[in-house]
Amino acid sequence: MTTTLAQWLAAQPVDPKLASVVASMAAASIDIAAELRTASIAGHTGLAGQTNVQGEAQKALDVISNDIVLKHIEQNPEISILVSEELDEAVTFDNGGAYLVATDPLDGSSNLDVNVTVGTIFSVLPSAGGLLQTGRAQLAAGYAAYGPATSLVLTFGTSVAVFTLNQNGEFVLTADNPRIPEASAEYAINTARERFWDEPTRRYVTENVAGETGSAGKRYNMRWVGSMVADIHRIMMRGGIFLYPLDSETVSKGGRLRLLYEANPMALLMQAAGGRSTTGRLDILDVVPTDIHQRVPVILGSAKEVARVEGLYRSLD
Ligand code: AHM
Ligand code: MG
Repeated sequence: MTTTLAQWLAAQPVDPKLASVVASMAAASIDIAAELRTASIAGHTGLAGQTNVQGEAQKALDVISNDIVLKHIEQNPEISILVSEELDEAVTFDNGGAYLVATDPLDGSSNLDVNVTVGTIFSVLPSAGGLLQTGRAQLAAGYAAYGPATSLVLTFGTSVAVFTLNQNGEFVLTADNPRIPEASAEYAINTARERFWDEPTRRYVTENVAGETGSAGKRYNMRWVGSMVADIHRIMMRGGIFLYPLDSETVSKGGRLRLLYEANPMALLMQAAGGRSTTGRLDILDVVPTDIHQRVPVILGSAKEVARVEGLYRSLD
């Protein structure tokens, strides 16, 4: 028997208002998926001609996706604050809503014009906690992966559920409570940045490359899509580790990926599926934000691999 997202949400032991926030993000992702499918026919490709607050060139689809999310959020009176990668400032709605949504409406923009999986990432927090809450305060988190199928992966903090968009435009449950294997032999890192790496990262990758001939004692494989949602979804479904560590080039910014709407939701999803996350020195969920667009080093995935990297940070730092 199939379970639709609406049925699943109604069965969760959470406030229906919180469930409605997740439903709004799911509805936004269905619209974004439709937009992506025909964007190159409609001419919605390339740059939008603007830069976001982080000085990055926005793609037309970044802006369109942000507008879609904004439209869905405005329609839900339970959401009183929106933080988006594409909006310089947080947007507040005078509706008394109890929830804050932080989102990257379309992550992996650099892959947009080459038909690689991209995604929407989101985090739900209590609005009463303000803009700068740690990831531990998250009430829900999720991402949509726009690949050969559109997947929606959700957590309310204790387990993860995976939905697939069917031909009627409805999300149906396709994996309930997937668990990330503790051990894994697959890692994801942008090796073109090797010359900027710190010693723990360098040592970890060197050990993996040595495979069964080195101290790791087993052969590893490397996978890097360069689109966080695609790389994380692979880890969610079969294990592995993703690293975007602090390096000598990103150190002044605090890292590459953003804490509130990229790292925190992924860290909560990983934890809920039995995985782990760290900056190298601290669980990502414990990082106290000082800015809504704050960046952070990101290492997450299979628990034993994350622990191995943490061990290298402890011994080499
Ligand atoms: P974006 O939010 O501007 O799309 O940037 C985030 C992306 C991630 O999806 C991905 O993991 C990373 O940037 C890739 O970085 P790199 O260009 O160094 O491969
Ligand atoms: Mg992003």
